[in-house]
Amino acid sequence: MRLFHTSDWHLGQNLHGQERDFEHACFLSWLLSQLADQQPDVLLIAGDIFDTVNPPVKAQERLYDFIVSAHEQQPGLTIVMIAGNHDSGSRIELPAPLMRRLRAHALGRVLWLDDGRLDAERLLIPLPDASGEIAGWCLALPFLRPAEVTGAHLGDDYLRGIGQVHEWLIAAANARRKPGQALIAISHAHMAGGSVSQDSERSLIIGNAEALPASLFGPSISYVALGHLHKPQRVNGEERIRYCGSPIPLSFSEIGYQHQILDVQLDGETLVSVEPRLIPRAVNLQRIGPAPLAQVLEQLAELPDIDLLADPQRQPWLEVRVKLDEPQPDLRQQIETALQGKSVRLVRIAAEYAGSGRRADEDDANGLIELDQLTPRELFSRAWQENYGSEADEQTLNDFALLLQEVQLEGEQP
Ligand SMILES: [Mn+2]
Repeated sequence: MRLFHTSDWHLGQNLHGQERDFEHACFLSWLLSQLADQQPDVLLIAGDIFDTVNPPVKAQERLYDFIVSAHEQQPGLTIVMIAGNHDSGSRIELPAPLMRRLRAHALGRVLWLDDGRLDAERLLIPLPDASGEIAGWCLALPFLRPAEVTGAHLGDDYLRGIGQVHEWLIAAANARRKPGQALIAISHAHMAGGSVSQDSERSLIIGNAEALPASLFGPSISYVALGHLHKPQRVNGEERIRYCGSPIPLSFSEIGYQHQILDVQLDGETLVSVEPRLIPRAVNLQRIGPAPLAQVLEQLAELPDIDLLADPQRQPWLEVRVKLDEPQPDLRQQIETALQGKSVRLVRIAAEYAGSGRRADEDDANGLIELDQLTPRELFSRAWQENYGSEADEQTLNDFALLLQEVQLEGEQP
């Protein structure tokens, strides 16, 4: 059996206000051609399919158009997708009855039976190979919110609740499988020891207590297809427990590595190989600086001029980082003037005050830190400090994180 492992598509994402639809369209057409060429049996999408719980219509069209096209060109392909922390679990499941006819399975929630046991059946998806025989089972573990795995019969420890769901599902899969059938887990989770990307992976829950141990996935699981971390990596050096990363760079901190999907081959239960397939980058993300303004302006002047014959959608996204000694009220104007006629699209200017002995919070008083440079948590900490003259304690920050999560989920309620 052969699988393609993908995750963190983040359809509908904005880069500081700029749409990424063109890049997503390029990725999906590349993926369709890879599927046509390589004919894997299964395509896995390990969560964060959409960037927000209420994705734009265009992003939803992209997904469903892709699923139909993939099915038309390869009717034997099985697609399994789970919700990530950016997705609405119920929205992902909404078209499930339609998609099942296309051999696409969408899992966004866990359900409980009347006697309080996990409804494991719906999370176990048979994976037929090219001959139509069941070659393996997919254990679908959508991202779970605290309310889904805590409560009367589960207790109030969130991580333990998640651990329980994993254990029950693995036990159910072991009972169900026949010898020679592989177990493939797909999960959207932060595993202990993973390396995170700055500013693009929204923290899963609260504080540091959110990482799951890799030991959850015992040796009966042939391969674990993970989503959430945007950089491709093995967990604890294990070949079979992997993040494939996002298909496009979702922030300027993600430009230093090759985005990829993973091509996974199994022989019965045995993992044979995991090979990256590199995704061509449709649009470059380019960073200039951090450097003093004069130097930055020189570098901007050296950028290539617009080629009127080239596709403007392929112009790089540009982030400019300027080191300043004092506020520069016409900073944006100077940079925009230098960029006239240049083949780049400016998305962000970051001002940094170096070596002046000034503290960062004085900068906001000058209005020079833009709101989107701060995480909600940082903004809250600063506001607290300003109002009360002391740092917010851990409990307050955790309460804030819970409130924030509620607000972020609000769009999900019918
Ligand atoms: Mn993500």
